[in-house]
Amino acid sequence: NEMPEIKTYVNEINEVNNQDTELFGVAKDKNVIFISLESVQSFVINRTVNGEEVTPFMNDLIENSYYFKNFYHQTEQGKTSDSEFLVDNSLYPLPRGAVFFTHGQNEYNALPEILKNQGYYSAVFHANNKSFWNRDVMYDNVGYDHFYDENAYQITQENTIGWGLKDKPFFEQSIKYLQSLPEPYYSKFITLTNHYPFDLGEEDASIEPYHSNSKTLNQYFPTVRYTDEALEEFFDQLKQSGQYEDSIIVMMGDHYGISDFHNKAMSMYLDKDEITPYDHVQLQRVPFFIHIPGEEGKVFEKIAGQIDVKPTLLHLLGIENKGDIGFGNNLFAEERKDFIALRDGSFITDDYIYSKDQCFDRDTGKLLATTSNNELTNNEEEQEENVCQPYKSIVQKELSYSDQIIYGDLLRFYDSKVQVHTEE
Ligand code: GP9
Ligand code: MN
Repeated sequence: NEMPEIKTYVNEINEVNNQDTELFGVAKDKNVIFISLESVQSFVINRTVNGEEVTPFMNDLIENSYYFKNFYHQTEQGKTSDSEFLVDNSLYPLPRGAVFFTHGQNEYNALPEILKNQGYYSAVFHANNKSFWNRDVMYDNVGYDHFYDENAYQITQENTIGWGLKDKPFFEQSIKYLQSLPEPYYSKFITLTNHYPFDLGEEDASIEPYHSNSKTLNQYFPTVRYTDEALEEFFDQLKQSGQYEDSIIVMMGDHYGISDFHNKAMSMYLDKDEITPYDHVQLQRVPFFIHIPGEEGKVFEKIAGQIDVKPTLLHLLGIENKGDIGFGNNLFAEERKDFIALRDGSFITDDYIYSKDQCFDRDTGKLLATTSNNELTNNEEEQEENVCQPYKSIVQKELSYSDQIIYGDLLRFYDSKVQVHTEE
């Protein structure tokens, strides 16, 4: 049984997560409105295209939110579903395939279930076929009370583009359902319009596309702007319907939207000579906002990832989760883990970025060492050769622990639920 070893490793993480901070319980009993932003990457935040702001609403929202500037997605082939898995479980998705499909019937200790024990109702809103990514099975398994899938929405030719219902009518039609939920609730909204290949009707495009050899990158900007506008409208609707004040709103990019295939156009947009493996890793940053009405905003520079969302939310909600098995940290804890592992084994530390056998300085992007190029390892920088090495093995260990839990369905043998406590 691998569990004792894994438990010992996880205990250290839990110790950090249960350190008190002044934010513990700051959102106690509030509704949680989680918005998954399809394919939104951080490189569009506070940036312009053809002289126009890409995401004016989100840029303003940074002012009165906790915003994590160096927050990475950690998804693989399971795309949106992988990001959902990370958020609800603080476990890594699998190196291949989608855990929602391959291990959708495992025993988990997911966010909706933990929150249910605290009196929360939970629901997902997503205007797609309910069995896409095996969501109907997985959602049921991890304790969601209701899934408002495409059948809950009026979908016409006019309000559809690309993958389905456009984000603006999606939010508009969701509000009445949200209002009907028992409170407090944990609700998850999954947007769709900003999905590859980023199709948008002219009537919905407020900004011009970019001009490069990549149609994909060109079209990305107007669709991101559309989603940004949909968010603004949703915030207004939440205020009008009275849901806003009693809620915290969490927004997160699910994964990259622009693949390496478009590196040439991307380097042109970012005004770089080329996209190096270092740049590639930095492009895996996605926006992460925690907006608590009435709280002052703050920008966090320290590295963070999707794996950290679950313990962070539980902390804000004032729920201690001492016995949990997960790999993320509460992002408000002082002394937390100093690396973020990407699913392909690349990683980011406070000082370094490692990808494809290359070790870079995180600040400057300077190549410090490579494991495959002997020339570099034999020169005077040899001393620095191993700076990424110690992390490499920890990252591998952590990913493998997570995989073992999933492949072996190990949470069957461990009842973490009995150790959940609240503030009082
Ligand atoms: C589909 C939506 C998008 O329901 O979640 O899927 P993706 O391809 O991004 O995983
Ligand atoms: Mn997605």
